[in-house]
Amino acid sequence: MAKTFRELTLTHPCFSVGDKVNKGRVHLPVSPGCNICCRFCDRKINDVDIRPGVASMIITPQEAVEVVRRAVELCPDITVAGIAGPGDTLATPYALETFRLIKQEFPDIIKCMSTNGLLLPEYAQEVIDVGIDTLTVTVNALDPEIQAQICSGIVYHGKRYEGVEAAEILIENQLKGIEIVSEAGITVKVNTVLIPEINADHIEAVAQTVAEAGARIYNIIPLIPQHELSWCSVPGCAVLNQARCEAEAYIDVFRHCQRCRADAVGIPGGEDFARQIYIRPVVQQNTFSHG
Ligand code: CLF
Ligand code: SF4
Repeated sequence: MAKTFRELTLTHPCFSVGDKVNKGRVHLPVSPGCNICCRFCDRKINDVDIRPGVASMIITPQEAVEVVRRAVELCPDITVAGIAGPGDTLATPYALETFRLIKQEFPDIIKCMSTNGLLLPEYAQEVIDVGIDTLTVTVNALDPEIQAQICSGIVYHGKRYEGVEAAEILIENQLKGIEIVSEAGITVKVNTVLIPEINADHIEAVAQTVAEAGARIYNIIPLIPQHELSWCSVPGCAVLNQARCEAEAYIDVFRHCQRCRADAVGIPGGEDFARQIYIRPVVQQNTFSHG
């Protein structure tokens, strides 16, 4: 039985409303590939960038089990095993396979998965059956014209789609997926990357619609301008705060996002134990992709 939203607000570092919860997560970088092309995404295998979409290495589902074991030894405050990339968790089978193994070995740890939602309707039943407790879907726009400015194309069932056509498929699947999964009792968070020049006036509409589809909590992540969106600006505090206030009329808002790497380990914003597990980060660079 998936944990209730109330339980999660006290035990999951990314599902708290109001005060920060001092619990940790271990990210398992088992998902190498992606099936969409976000214009701000710059996936990398390296030891230096501190942001989503980056990991020091890709590990196997079997290795992930050992990583969880070592992580909870090093940081007993870890309550969550999360998979957030560096690519999409449903583009390859490894994330669901990993969660199956984790469920057997660590029945009490919260299983948290993050996806772009393209394949969510067709994998929803597997997501439910494997016992995912919390699912994040990144929804950057619900207007296909706006989404096409953020995502250049998708590969769906072996075919490439571009622009508005790609956006329509992506948006439809994201909303359908959120509906199915939340109806099954899984707590759904929606992440939106806030891009001042593109979707800042659209946040309220996204918040309202995803809440109606069943999402329970909303996380607005400020863009780090890079890749094809390097011409965009970093949202300032006023823009971010306004977006959060607009969204809050429809849905609870999470405010403590740290824009984690795909292999982060520990309490978000606190000591990162990843170097003791994945052998790495020594230098920090302030860049970012999704969430
Ligand atoms: Fe990881 Fe994401 Fe789960 Fe959290 S992160 S998969 S929901 S356990 Fe959290 Fe990190 Fe922000 Fe993500 S602070 S980037 S929202
Ligand atoms: Fe894929 Fe995430 Fe990068 Fe978008 S941000 S292209 S969903 S890995």
